[in-house]
Amino acid sequence: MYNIEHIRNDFPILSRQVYGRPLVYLDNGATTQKPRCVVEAMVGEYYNVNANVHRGVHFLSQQATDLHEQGRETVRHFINARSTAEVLFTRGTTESINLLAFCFGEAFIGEGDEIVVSAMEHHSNIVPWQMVCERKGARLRVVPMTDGGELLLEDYGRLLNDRTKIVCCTHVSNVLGTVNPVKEIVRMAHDRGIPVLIDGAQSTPHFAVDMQDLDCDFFAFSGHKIYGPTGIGVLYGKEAWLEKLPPYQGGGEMIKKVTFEHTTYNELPYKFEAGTPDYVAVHGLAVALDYVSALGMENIYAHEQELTRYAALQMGEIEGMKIYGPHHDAVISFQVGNIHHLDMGTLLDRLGIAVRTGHHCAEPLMHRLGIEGTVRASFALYNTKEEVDALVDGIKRVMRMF
Ligand code: 7TS
Repeated sequence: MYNIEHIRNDFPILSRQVYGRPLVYLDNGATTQKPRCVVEAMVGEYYNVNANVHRGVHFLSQQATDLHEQGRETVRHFINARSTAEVLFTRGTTESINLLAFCFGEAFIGEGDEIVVSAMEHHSNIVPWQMVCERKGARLRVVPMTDGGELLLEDYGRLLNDRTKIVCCTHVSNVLGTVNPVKEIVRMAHDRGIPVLIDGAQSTPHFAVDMQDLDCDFFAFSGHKIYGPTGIGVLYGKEAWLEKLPPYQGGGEMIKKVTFEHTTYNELPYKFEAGTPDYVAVHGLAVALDYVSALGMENIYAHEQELTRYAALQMGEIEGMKIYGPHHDAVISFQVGNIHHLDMGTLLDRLGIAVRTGHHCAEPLMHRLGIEGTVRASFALYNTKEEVDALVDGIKRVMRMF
């Protein structure tokens, strides 16, 4: 069923070498590699179908539009949204959150209001909200976490009050691998009528997500982290909320009627999609989602869980190893003795092992942990136990150098 050899053959880059050694790619939290089918679908569209969408009467434009809207339907199905009106295309998680922060801020946030984020957010789920706070005179409140990297739900409950306008929380921490109890977080906010945004950048690649089950009001994710192309992402929003928000950018496509005196806006989802969309990337994303769906998200999850547990076990036996967070998901952040994370990352790289080092765009989380950074190995559907062994051997080799 889950034939790792076959799967790896779908990803041409995995068979390349770096510094004369086989590539061990363990930086999947930053971006994933692309299967051949995704790249070929995009090349095929450029070669055979290319035309601007939604505006031509001609054959190619209609075909490109069909592909584009089929892509939206593929996303809708993948996240189990109620309607394609709820699926907005953006450039990625970052743009999705900026879009929401701007539009929601304009409509609903005023002086003295509060926005709740968590202690383990990526900068892209902090800074856009800070910008709203600055513009509107609102205030950011932060849900604290334990030393072990789990959110404190009682403290969260106490933060919610009549001034709270929105709760923004990551589904999975890109540093700690914590899978947050987002259904509970949503339920507690909804008890007070507060909407919730979930940052799904690090959850969508690893397990199935279901908008109707999560019941969140907004959800953001990136195509490039789920084997799709760069430059494309999604903002899901419940239709009732999206209807209430003003548009983001003005331009073509997002309008119904324009005169110099007055403009009326298009219906959902087009109201939020000004200008020519990256329709080729949408097609690529749809092919990527079909690819992971054919493998089965539950099989991907099982494979990655096994790898993560195996890695944590092997790494745990290394003297001086400190692993940060509960690594529920396919992410292990670590630090060995007093070897600087950058040294560790650079020397592992020389062995062909790609990991990420630094603050992982989560500086407030680093402050909370009292560290500057970590080394992070993050796994994907194509990684193997042999690659984990290579990582563990690599770490031991680096230690011997110090
Ligand atoms: N939210 C989370 C939880 C993330 O991990 C990232 C990217 C983003 C948002 C932003 O996504 P983008 O596609 O818009 O850039 N995280 C990482 C990472 O962990 N290493 O590189 C990028």
